[in-house]
Amino acid sequence: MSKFDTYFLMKPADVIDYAREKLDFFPADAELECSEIGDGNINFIFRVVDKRGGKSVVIKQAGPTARISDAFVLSTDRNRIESEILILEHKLAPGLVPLIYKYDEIMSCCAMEDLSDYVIMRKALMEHQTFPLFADHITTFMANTLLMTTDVVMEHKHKKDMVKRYINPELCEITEDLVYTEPFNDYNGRNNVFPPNLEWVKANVYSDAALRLEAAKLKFEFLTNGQSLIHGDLHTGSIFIKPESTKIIDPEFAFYGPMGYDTGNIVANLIFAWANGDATISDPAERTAYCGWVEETIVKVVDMFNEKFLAAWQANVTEIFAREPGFDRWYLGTVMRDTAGVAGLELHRRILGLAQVKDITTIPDEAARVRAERICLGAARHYILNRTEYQTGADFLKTLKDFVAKYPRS
Ligand code: SR1
Ligand code: MG
Repeated sequence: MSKFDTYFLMKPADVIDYAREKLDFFPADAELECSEIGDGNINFIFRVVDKRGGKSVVIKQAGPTARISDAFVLSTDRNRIESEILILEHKLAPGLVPLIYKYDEIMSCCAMEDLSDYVIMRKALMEHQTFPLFADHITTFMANTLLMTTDVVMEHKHKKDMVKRYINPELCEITEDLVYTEPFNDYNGRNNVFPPNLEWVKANVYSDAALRLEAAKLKFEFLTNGQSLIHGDLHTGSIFIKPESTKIIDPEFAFYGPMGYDTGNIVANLIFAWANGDATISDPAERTAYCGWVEETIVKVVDMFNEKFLAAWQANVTEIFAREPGFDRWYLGTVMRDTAGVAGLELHRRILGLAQVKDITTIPDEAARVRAERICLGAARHYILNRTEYQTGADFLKTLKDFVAKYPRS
């Protein structure tokens, strides 16, 4: 008999017992210390350290509701999905995800590599640090994990088994509501609009029927296009980084959906980093250097993804019709279209919706935040409405620059 034979939500002292009993990781004489280190919206994350030997591990446990609010009742099976996906991603994109040491079905928790020598990318970006290798790393991760799990590469019956295995209805519902629906008219009354922008949002977002129609089309793309095994929440808070290395974490929203959901999230969250730098760095030379790096990174992310995707297609395609001349570029064009659409959605939802981003909410100067939000929302609308026109990184950057010009610094 063990206290871990039945599920319960662990406290740090329980996690120490758990590590001793269930993990073959620490020596018998280890002096274990544990703290809860999570600040995300959904789960509980513990770090266990052996004060004597220095080894450490992270244990992540899923609760029956989301940490941000009990209104979100969620299956704890999401921890299985997360653990299995990290193991799969490690095979498809070696070195770009943390190692999983154990998944425990009863306790709905997993033990994984401690990445305490890394920082959460959003935090580092808000300190205006730059990461010259990021574009290369994230595009390898996306091209490999996204293309290799499609019908282009996988045997179709095997792919359908994967669709079944990673059906993820509750986490998808969060995305359907928070990303695709609520930002456009506060349908559930849980939007969180910055008061000085409220009238502007009513006039420019909530009253925009053309925008709502396109968001509706994108929502049905998300609901029905089982294209690829996507990460499903690929923002800069789901990335641990240091100059020489990038690790993608938190794939609990993974399911078979449109791959543009991942690529679009990266583009949008780089734009938030840009908006934070533009609004908060007072020295013009420093601002130009930081924002210039983010701009270059947006362009590289799109262009390197396109290049790596086409190269991986040539090397890995198995579907006979995917060899038809021109099919690869047509397919990639649909991914770029979805990338633009999703970038626009993510920009809306993180400014107007329930789950916001600190890049924007911590801008201290009211006028600077109002301007940053309008630049992001203006570009976002353009991405959504004109999404078929986006192919290159320069296309994405041009729209951002156009809206910077529309809202000049006062
Ligand atoms: C109720 S969860 C809110 C958000 O946090 C996660 O990280 C996802 O982005 C989700 O939309
Ligand atoms: Mg997360």
